Amino acid sequence: MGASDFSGLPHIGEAVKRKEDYRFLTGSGNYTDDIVLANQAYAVFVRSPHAHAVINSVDTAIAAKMPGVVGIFTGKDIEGKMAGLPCGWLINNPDGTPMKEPQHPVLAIKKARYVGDQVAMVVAETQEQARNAAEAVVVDYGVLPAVVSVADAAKKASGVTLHDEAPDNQCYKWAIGDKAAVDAVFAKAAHVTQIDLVNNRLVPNAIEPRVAIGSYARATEEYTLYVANQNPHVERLLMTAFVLGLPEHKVRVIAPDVGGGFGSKIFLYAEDVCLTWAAKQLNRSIKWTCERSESFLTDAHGRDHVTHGEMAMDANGKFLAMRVHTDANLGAYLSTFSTAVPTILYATLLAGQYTTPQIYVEVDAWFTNTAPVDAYRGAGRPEATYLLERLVSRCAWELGIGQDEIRKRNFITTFPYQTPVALQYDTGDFASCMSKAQSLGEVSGYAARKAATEAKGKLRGIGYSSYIEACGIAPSNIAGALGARAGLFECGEIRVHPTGSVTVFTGSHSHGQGHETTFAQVVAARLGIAVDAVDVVHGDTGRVPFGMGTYGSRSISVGGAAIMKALDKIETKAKKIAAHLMEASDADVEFSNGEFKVKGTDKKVTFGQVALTAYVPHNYPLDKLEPGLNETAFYDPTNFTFPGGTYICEVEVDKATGEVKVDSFTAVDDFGTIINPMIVQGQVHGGIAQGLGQALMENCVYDNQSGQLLTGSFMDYAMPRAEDFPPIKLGTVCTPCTHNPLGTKGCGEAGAIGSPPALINAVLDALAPLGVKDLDMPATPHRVWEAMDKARKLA
Ligand code: MCN
Repeated sequence: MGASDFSGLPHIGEAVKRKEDYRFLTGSGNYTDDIVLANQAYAVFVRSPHAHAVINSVDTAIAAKMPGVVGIFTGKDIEGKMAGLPCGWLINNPDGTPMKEPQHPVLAIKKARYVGDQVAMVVAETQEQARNAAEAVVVDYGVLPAVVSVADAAKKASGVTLHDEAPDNQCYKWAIGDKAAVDAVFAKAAHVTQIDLVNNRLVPNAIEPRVAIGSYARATEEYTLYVANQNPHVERLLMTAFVLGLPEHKVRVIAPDVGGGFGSKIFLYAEDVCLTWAAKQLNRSIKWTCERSESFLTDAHGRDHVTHGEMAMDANGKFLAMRVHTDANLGAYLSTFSTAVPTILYATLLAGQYTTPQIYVEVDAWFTNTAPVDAYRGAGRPEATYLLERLVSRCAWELGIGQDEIRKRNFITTFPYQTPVALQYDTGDFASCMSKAQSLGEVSGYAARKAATEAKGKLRGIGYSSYIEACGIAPSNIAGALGARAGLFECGEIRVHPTGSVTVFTGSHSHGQGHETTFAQVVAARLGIAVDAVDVVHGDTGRVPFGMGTYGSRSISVGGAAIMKALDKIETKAKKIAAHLMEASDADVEFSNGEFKVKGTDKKVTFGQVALTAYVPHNYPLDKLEPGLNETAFYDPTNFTFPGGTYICEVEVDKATGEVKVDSFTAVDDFGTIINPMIVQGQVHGGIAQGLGQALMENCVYDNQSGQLLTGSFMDYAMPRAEDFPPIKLGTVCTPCTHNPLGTKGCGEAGAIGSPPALINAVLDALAPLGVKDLDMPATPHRVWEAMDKARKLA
């Protein structure tokens, strides 16, 4: 079935209310912390209060005798019994040598390398007892100097080395593109625009903090890990094959209801391994619930790039070449996907929506005494879009061209389009996204609105951002060639029950995205049954055959496509059963809207009749077909999907205080075929809230000297609230993806990718009359006021 046939089916494009919301809204969800197992004990981790320190000794004698204590484990106790945490993506230096991959012990053994690094695990009968005993563990630290910024990590003079395996603190140097060709274009260009910017570090802040329970059954020698996680099969694979050396079939990982992840729950964390391993040692189930302050310290953070970018243009603002250097902060250790974020997921997106013929990008990645940095909603693509779209608007201002006009002059208009940085876009209509956003955002009335703002004594600005992202992560052959250590396909199983209802088992994991509804819509549309007749099961390695999980806005385009492939097999078998029932040849049977018909006759049977027949032997062609109607399929995409769009932001800036008010925000996206427009709008709203949060107020800051996290609570780390945004205007353009059977492109990250540059461009546009040219995120009143003040002094 082609994408265009599919988009016309009932239930597709329908705003079906989320099936899962009843249990969430009535407080009946089943999150990991709601689970209480028999014989359950509680764990608390002793964490380093220092950013960098030698661990001279860990004395657990007093703690071990405290009330309720069941066991205490330190780095020494696990040494030699398990390997360190693995990194899933290998990056090579330009000379072909591999990146530096230092050991990441599950409990720190000789050194602690960031504030929050886990040093010991205390297990007790109650959480309070575990907490009290953890406070009685005496660790003798030899404090070392720390580095928290890439600039300091790179300085030999700092004298700080985190890992013996990486004496200069550098993990890798990586490059893509033809440097000589790019340099040659720059040497002759009519105009070169340059920019220096910082992509600020973020804390993910899912509503549900991390939580896990390890348990072990002696009788069957089986481990079960309940965990707030986005990819349970991957967690199991990494933990069994790389760290604990356990037989995979003896480990079950269950990720029940999960309260958001935004990427931060796709990694294998040390705590999960400790709990699983210790469950057998103590013969107890052990629960650990992360506190919010622990989350701030230890959840993998996002972004943290320092970048210099340049665009070479002809006199008409046509892009000729782009040159970029980025320093990426990886934190103290390599988190599971961390190495891919500033390389594969970043540099390959730097062509954006434009025909720039030559691009060269260099990335230096550094270890620092900060929490590991990894994927956070968008993962590399927000960093790419922020750089490119800031640079493009600056090109426009320097050449005196409109922000919209310079984009239109450079848009890619023919597809497929091969970029100079590895990707091939299959479809898109960038000009239509731009013009629709301009009309929805009523850009024609901008001049009048600006005059009205100025009459109030304030400044007004408009900012554009035209983004593209690579979603549907990821075609295994492309990912493998780029260093992934596993394929990134997906699996789906369709179990048709005798009564014609269906259970779907998917390797995708829903933790807020509404898969229980949209995947059910896909199956219901295809089989011609009610959406309520379909249940979706996910998040359990004991029930779902296999899965690669949810991230990279992959679920509908890869997980959904696996389901479509399984449905193809169901249809093929069901047609044979229908042919038998109607005494016709298989080739003469057609299926639509839940009915099998013999072509050219009025003979028909329903999907329900066929389902029943599959399980009822007296009327079944047992000599030709196995009973049952149950099929599994794996789908490996042939390409990424490429959602794109244009976002337009208008702001008012208070000249006296520097306060920025978002006055209007318009987003027009191309997600190909849309399964559920209400869910997609929710996804875009959420993404924009996170993107504007980064641009306006969120900032994760460490003290440069001590390496202490200065923004370790919601008192210091500002999260946006509804009152910070105007109603957001949303629109769509549809160019269906050409290579998946649904025609869908991912929507889960778009808002977070497209919005930050739109906001900062708007603020810079507002401040332009004062001579302000630079502003780093977040655009807090203090920063904006400082930028205005500096410009005033220079004027
Ligand atoms: N959808 C659709 N039509 C399309 C595209 C998507 O109806 N053309 C629907 C899908 O069926 C799905 C939802 O929209 O129900 C999101 O689909 P998709 O874009 O495939 O993204 P994923 O389901 O793979 O979700 C991952 C994405 C990512 S990478 C992050 S980060 C993120 C996000 O989703 N984290 C989230 N959205 C989140 N939403 C919540 N509430 N919580 C998170 O942690």
